[in-house]
Amino acid sequence: MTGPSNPSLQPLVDGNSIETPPRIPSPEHRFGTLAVHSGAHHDPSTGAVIAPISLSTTYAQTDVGKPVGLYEYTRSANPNRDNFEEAVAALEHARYALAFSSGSATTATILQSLASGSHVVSVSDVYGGTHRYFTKVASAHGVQVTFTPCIELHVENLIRPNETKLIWIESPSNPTLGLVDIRKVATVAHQHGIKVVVDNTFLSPYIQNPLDHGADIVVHSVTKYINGHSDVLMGVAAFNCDELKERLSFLQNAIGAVPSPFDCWLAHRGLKTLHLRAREATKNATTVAQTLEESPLVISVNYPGLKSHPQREIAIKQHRDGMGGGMLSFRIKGGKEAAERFCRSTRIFTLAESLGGVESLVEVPSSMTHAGIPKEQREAAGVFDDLVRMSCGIEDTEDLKVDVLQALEKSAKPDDAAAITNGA
Ligand code: P1T
Repeated sequence: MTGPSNPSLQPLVDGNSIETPPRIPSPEHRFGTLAVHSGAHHDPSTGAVIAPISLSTTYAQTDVGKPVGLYEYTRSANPNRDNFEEAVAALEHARYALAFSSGSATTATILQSLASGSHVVSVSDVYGGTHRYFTKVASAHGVQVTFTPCIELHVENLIRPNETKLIWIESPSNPTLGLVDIRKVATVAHQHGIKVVVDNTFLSPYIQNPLDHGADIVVHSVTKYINGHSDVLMGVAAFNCDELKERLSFLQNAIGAVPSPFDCWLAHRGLKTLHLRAREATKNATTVAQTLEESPLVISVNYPGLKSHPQREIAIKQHRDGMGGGMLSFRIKGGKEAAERFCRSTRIFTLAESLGGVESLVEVPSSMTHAGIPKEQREAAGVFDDLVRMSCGIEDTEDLKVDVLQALEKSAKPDDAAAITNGA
């Protein structure tokens, strides 16, 4: 080929730089197109289709206070972070997105934006680290959090006039996969001038867009589905309001919990295949959930894609095509010991914390991700010692099903475990 066929690659030479005409995407494009092209600008000086990683921490200035381009210092802004933020904003139907060094740093920065004396209402079943921040760190800054297991029913009564500033929702929740009707809660919250945050980590923007259901801020642990390859720790918040943009970008810079350019570049690369991974993970989780539900060794299965899920109607209303996502949890017969035996017995599912990667993972929340929550509170939220959580990756469905069936069989045989611990 002698020249570029894509008009976006036609070089329009202007001095030493190359300008490219406006490219796709625009908001009328669908998810896959937006995922591949949003924030994916061709390099203006070389035409490189994939943006270079801008590792420089500082940017030259032509005169005092006159930077050459848009950038001054990497904590304040960086080209790779800008590209990633632009892509997430497009996928979450938001005007703005801000990236942070972890999902937890995102939570912390949002909570830091509240004045001392503020009050937050949160769903009870949240990620253990979020619970830890709410109960052990926010309180030290004069921010009180009240937890409720049925936020749609109780939110009105829990709102404290002039004090409640934020409602915190995780839907689906970690690890019991409880769902919240975001519109219902947002309608009550907005009548009182309160903002609603939804942690959308478990579904990813491919399956759910909380801003479309009335939320004011959507947050993600990018570490999970958005990056999708278990090799980046990062977080992001997306929203539409100018006032939030001003406040949160001030705190992003002032607190400085920002991701590295390399991590932004990797997470942006991961995001380009999110739709493909989310579909495969959902397909696998659906089969695994059905397999578990049919087993006499299982007490109950939590998966929003199953008809038996108590809030299936919410999944149909809020999730793309009623998809259940890649996460599920189940209670196994035989208590904590059986749960641990199951996790030790899987061959494809790796026993590890985290979720949302291409590889399948399994864990026991009561002893791992949610161990820091006092037992009574944990159990009130449905996190019993016999609960096993599974993150279905994108391996072949049949292999995952066979793995689950053989691990279930082993979990029912206590003698095998005794033999292993005795070194047999
Ligand atoms: O790990 P980090 O990127 O800081 O994200 C924190 C976080 C926030 N929200 C939800 C719903 C999460 O699941 C997490 C992290 N969760 C795990 C590490 C886990 O295994 O559940």
